[in-house]
Amino acid sequence: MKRSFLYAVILAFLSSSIGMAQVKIPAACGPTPSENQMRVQEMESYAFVHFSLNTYTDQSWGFGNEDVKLFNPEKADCRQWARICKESGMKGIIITAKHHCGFSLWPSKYTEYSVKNAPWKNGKGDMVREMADACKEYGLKFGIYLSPWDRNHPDYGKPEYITYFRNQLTELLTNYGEVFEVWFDGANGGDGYYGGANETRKIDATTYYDWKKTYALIHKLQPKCVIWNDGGERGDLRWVGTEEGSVGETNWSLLNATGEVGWNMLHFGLETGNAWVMAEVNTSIRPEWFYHPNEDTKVKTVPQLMDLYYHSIGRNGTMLLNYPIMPNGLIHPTDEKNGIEFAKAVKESFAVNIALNKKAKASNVRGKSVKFGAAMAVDGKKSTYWATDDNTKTASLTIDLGKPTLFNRFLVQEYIRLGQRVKAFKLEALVDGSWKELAKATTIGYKRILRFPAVKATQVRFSVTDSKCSPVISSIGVYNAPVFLYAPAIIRNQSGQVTINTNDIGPIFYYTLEGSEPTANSTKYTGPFQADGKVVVKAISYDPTSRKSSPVGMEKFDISRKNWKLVGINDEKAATIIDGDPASVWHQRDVKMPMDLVIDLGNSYKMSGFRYLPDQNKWSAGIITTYTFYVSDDNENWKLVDQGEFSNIKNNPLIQIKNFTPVTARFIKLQAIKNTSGDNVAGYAEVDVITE
Ligand code: FUL
Repeated sequence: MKRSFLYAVILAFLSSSIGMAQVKIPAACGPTPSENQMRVQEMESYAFVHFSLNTYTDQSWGFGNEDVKLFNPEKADCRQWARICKESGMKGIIITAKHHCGFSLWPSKYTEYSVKNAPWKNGKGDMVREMADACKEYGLKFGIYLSPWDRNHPDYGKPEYITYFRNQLTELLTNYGEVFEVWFDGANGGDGYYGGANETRKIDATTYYDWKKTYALIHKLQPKCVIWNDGGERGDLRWVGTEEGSVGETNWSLLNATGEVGWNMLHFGLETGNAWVMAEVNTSIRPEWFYHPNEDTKVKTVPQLMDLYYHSIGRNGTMLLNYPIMPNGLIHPTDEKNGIEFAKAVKESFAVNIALNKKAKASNVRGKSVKFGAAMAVDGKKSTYWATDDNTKTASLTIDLGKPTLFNRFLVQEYIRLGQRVKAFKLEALVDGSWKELAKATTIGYKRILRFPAVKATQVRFSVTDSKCSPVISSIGVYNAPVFLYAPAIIRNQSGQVTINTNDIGPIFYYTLEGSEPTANSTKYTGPFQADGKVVVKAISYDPTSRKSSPVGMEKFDISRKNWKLVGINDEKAATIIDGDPASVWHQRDVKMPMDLVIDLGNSYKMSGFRYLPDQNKWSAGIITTYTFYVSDDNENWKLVDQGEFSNIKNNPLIQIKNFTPVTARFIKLQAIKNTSGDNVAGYAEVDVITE
């Protein structure tokens, strides 16, 4: 009896292990990433540094005739850039070896328009070399931005230029060690200096560069290098259609290898695409790519950078974050501080994976094999994965956290070496004995992170609800990220509706309307509310879990603007001037300076000042520097009550507050006399009055 039992056990074991051996790995589902693409995907975040003659001319794009003598960064220190990038969590740096103006940051043999004729280091400097060396020292990968468009070169537009372009590329790919990425900007052709021709040259970006040949050259010189190209030929990575720092929530790492690529394809990828072209989210830590002193107050804050993180890496993209270099050759201290604090916040958020090695159960396991079991998704290894039978396209995996546990982030990764598969999934949690849906989402890809208000649950259930092929999940993470408590933003629209918010998901808000300091016992914000007329709104962000609150956010609103009317302006969009939203702006362009902005306040008020917020956008225009301010009772007889300048508004376009001797009137006129750019544009984000 005993013996036959033993035989049976051995037999069962053998047959199950034979069975196990027979369970094959899932076949690839559509296109898969190359090793080079995998490497860059796993880097997750890397930096850009923008530095060129533009840095010295306060321009975005140089024309190509800027004097090389301007380039003299007396404190240039690529080691500072590398250290900051490293401490900001970046794994590599891509330097603008040549931007559109054609100025080369290395002493290229093929042009005089380079560092070799600049005063910096008496023409003996090589910024590309210093960058490459600093990257090596700090264990960062090194990449090259080489603008195909060259507004300096006399041959641009002619076939000869292609030889020049490839010669420069060859220099960069041979003399500076391993290059992980080359970046070919999409801006191609237009007006320029072109060796003195000063004309407009148009090219066909799909044919002019003969990209196939250029790609072959890159592959030969740098076999491990990926190509970013927004021009004719498909590269390894794609632009995501915006420089604001986000890719679509649905994000396929696929495109078609040939044919037109519209904005939707860039932003969301193409589910049916026949080539792996992963998304790279490029944005700058400031509004612009190059350094402009007037952006010193506009450096992205930690919560804004966290948003960027969730909207790039958290959505199956890589994150390419730019640091502009100042004219002295260093990164600005605010950029440094925010970048490093951001990296700390990311680290803190994902420090402890609550799901790691917890008991996991799946609704279906491929061939019932341990090798593809649910445990593989929570074992912390990227080489193992949970997989289902081929015909199973919907499946769920439940993780038992063992006890009621608080969390607010969910991270999931597909094993993309076998293709990107999942089209839709949902997340549920077992809270007090019943299942509660936390989130629904679409694609996963290499990595997807969901944010939601903290929940205390004993189990988490991840369900794939739609998939191209059977799901293959390499990793699941559950985290309780600290809630970052920042003073909330408070906005009131023209009809008097107040909105309170921050970038984070999780905090709740409490507010007061009579000037007292808000606490967790004040009124709880449950959505926009009405608060018309003169009122002080003070609010805090509050984390119910840690019971901590943020510093107080405050807005002092003046009289109601409900009945205000812009006089003599037919453009409906002009209403943005009084909509309370600092991000919306209207420009007056139809007349010459001085330009009048007349507002009918609907009633007479005793006023003692006014406020003007200039255009806050990236390409801000019409920033008024010199003004006069009038009031009237009848829109005919005007009385001058104030005049002067908005000092330092170019460098610091903050809200301008002007006070004058109190006066009672119904109409106001803000007259723009001059703006920062000396043209006939007046831009207004907000205009308001201060009453007694
Ligand atoms: C853009 C360029 O035109 C900008 O100047 C910048 O280099 C950015 C990264 O790409 O398209």
